[in-house]
Amino acid sequence: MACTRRTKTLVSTCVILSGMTNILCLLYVGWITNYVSNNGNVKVAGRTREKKFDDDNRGETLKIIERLDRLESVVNQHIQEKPLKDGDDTADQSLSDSLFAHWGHDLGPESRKVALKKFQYYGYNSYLSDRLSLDRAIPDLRPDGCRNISYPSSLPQVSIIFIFVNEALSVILRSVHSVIHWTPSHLLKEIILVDDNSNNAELSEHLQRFVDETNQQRPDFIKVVRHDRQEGLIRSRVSGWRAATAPVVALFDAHVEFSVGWAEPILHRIKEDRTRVVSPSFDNIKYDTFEIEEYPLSAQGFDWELWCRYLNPPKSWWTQKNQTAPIRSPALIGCFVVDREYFREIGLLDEGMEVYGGENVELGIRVREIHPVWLCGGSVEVMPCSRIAHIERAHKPYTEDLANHVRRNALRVAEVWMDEFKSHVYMAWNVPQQDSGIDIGDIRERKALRERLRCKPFSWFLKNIYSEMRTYTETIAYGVLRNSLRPDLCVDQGPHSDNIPILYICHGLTPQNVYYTSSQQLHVGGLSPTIDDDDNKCLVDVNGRPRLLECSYASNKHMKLSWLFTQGGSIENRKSKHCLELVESTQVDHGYQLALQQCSSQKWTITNILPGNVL
Ligand SMILES: [Mn+2]
Repeated sequence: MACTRRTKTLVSTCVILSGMTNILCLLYVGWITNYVSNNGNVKVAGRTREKKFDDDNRGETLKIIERLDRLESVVNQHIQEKPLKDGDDTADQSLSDSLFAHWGHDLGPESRKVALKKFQYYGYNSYLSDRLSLDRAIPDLRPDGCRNISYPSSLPQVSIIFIFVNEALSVILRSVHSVIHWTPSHLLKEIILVDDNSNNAELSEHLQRFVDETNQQRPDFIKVVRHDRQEGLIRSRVSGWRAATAPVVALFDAHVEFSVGWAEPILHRIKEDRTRVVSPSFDNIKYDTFEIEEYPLSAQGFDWELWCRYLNPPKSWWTQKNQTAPIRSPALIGCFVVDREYFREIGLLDEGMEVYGGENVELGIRVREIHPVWLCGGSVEVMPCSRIAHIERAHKPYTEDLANHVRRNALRVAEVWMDEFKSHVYMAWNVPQQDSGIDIGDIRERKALRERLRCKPFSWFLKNIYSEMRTYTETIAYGVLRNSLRPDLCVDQGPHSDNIPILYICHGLTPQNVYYTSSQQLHVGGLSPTIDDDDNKCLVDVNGRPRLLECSYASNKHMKLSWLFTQGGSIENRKSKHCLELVESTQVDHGYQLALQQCSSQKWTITNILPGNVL
């Protein structure tokens, strides 16, 4: 599970990260942090970011381009999917910055080395974890009112399933300890540990010893399921479910800490109605200091790449003025509790998904779309009174190319569940809808399941369950935008905190996504997923200079944001009649920069035209 709550600037980092490998993520974070700290006038978090588009700060632009160029070799390595070489200084430095910014100042050089190595391997500070008590208490962050609620004593029993691959032993054991400590013993039937073929022999030996010792006291209390090849976290969750025997199953990552009273509110909701799929509220365990960071109460949703994201609870929840009330949620982050038999009836998780991601969205959609008169359509909710802290890793250890797996899984969800809106997932990932070259595996079984459950159309889900989701039905073309003068360069949004589009070596990741709409707007960069994130950037002619401004802002101010564009032709502003063109420049590395000028018939192409449109 990978939902990170980020500041405004880091949201863009998140989007960038979603296309990149671990090391690259760190570099980008490092770079953006560096950029922000070097530019006092850029506000990191608030919504009041300064719009400094009138002031063409050439020096600043050059500095940015210089930094981008330093990243170029890294980006190229990513494109070729070659892992960084051992001992790469840049990588080591940014890892080290990430781990030691708030921790470890009193460590000697040898210990630092050990801690850094472990951090690189696990994505969190396992050096510190090994030195923290397995029974440490974490703060009780439940909202007011939760402590006064009493629950019936006869609640259903639960099987706790922890899935992991190459997880630090102390982190797994703390998950296990805390769930035993904070779950009333008559409700906790068993714990199931699913080891998805970790290649650490020491881990499995030590873990087995702990399991044997515990089971001597309580026979069969802890079960271990071992995969003899890596199945990914989706099939791992299903393996855990198969081994479970309690009426309710709780599926978690093995890097969590439970807190007081977490179980009763959830089990009570499921006892009342077995079709409720329930998630606890999450707080963050900081990956470096292991401190608990309180998160505001949220619903759980997703963007069009189908990465999860936290959402504001819906209006109806706020108007109740009851912080203990369940929060209706469009989807799940990935950890949830569900009636064991109901979960089977509705088709578990999509076992055709590989490695990581997408299954949480698929489950959220499926449960809601089930036709209520056919088989009890379910609901998804988050319980504010049930709180669990979860380590958000600095980087994920699963695989070098995590994003490729998430993309594949997302396309499965799109093809099975999203009807005409599937185009949005293809657009967000910037892959062609036809002949994408991506093998999404066999989806016939999932399609049959959708038939069997008589599911409603996705448009119903969008309208009734996830009305915050933005749709982009006006889009007619998308992809990267290239000029025939230099087809190796792509239009790129440049640093998020800036509003000057740049030219950059084509890598096709989110900052280079371009969308052309039927209202003749050119969006550059990621698609804002919800109506709360109003930061789609449009290309605008501002005093004869190309700038990227929030589309709604530019449109409300009647700025020059309409462009005439035909495939293989020019890009001409409808009002100013100036064209977006490349001009030679000795001040930038690639020899060209973007400008608005009198049209000289330069030729632009965008990668994909959506079926049914002509450009
Ligand atoms: Mn996780």
